[in-house]
Amino acid sequence: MNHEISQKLTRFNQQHILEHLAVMTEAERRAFTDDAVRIDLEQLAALYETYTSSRNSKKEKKVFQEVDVLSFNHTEESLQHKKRLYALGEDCLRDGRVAVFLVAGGQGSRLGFQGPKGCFPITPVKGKSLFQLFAENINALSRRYGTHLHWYIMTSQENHEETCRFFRQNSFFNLPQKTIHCIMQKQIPSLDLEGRLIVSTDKKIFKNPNGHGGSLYALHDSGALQEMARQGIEEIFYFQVDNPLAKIADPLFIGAHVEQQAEMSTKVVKKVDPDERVGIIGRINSRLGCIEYSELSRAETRERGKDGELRFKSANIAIHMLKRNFVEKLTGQQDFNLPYHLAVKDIECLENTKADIKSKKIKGLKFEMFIFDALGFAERSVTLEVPREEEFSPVKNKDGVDSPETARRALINLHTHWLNNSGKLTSIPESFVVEVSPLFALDEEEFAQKFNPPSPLKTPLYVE
Ligand code: UD2
Repeated sequence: MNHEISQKLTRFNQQHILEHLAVMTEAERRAFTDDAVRIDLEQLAALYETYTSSRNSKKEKKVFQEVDVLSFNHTEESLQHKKRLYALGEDCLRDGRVAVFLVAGGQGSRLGFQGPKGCFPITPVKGKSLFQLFAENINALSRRYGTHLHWYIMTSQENHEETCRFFRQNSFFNLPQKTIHCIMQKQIPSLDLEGRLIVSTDKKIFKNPNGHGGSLYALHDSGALQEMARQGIEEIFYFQVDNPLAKIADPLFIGAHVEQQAEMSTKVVKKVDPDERVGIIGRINSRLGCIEYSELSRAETRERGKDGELRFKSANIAIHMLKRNFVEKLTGQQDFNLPYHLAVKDIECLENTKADIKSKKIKGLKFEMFIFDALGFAERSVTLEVPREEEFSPVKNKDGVDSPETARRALINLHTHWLNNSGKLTSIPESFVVEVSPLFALDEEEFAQKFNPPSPLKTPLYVE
């Protein structure tokens, strides 16, 4: 063991990890020490210090304010405005100025599914995976706008290989391979409650992915931002893997963001139930950001405006537009990091028994950056309110709320609505199951134009 490393570890009170070297092979030992050298112990010490001081001091009450949202109604003026923005967004797509960025570092474990969450089968009739569904949307958009949309996918150490394999095995879902770019997010070590590094059961320094905020750094570190600049891409459409209803590269959202020359924009849906556990886009001590549901008092979650709607109603659905320049500006600064948030989690680790290998479960601190913290650095921003039933039904839990079942139901409801509004059918039985391929239609208008009802109409119906 290099003397310098051991001195450095001792200086930060982390020398205990060296005791595990006794149960490692030579190769494991080498990999372990190489990793230990690269860890930013100073940063970890500072993060731990923030944790202890926040635990020991009284929490100051932050001041929360709601934000103005852009929404549309059925007045002529509003419809014209919407049309203008939509056309502007379409121009951006046609000109190849927009890239799609999917954040997919998560695993399907909470759904009881082995593997990357994007491989989870979600559509109600064909059981297409989330990745396939998104790929077909991107394919249809590229066709519609006569371009090849570039698709960046952020993976994590945990699922990078498997994600790439899944795309290869599925022939990149008929997208040009050169337009798909998988980039990996970084990891950060977790700490035990005493601020000490943890050794994992596979004899490595235990780390967790650095959060969806890490996606901005992944774009920078992988060279994706430079590549985008070379391709003439100026705007990035960001979304997360767990929402099968995400309207990818929605021209209306792109147009609204570009017209305002915004640096970062957000889509929200209306929160109706005060107890819904969802982040709210708002101002935190005057700064734009996302207010976590646990931060609002009971009274604040129930407060209503003159219109009778909740005051804090703008539920964050984690869909953003980001100006490429803005991401460059943030990530190019030497000493700049989005703040780290901390969560106490159960961690399986190696028990130090010198000669024997045993594992045990401990409480540990995981650090993550959140994408919405970048909102506070944007000089201009648009918050666009969209209909929940059309754009948001996340898959987070195995059952109950926000589960595969509710997401499939939401897809069926949306497509049944398209069938109903096509004017080509008289009545659809309540139990009817329908799935429309994005390659057939991306929206209600396109569906109404193309759809010819089969006779007889049988459930389940797959429209392709
Ligand atoms: C997030 C938001 C919440 C709301 C909701 C909408 C936070 C803390 N809260 O809740 O305000 O907007 O989403 O659905 O974000 N991911 C990575 N790498 C990481 C961590 C996450 O790729 O290191 C991906 C993950 O694959 C998933 C997404 O980010 O698709 C969301 O992460 P989450 O499940 O931790 O966020 P959640 O559901 O607590």
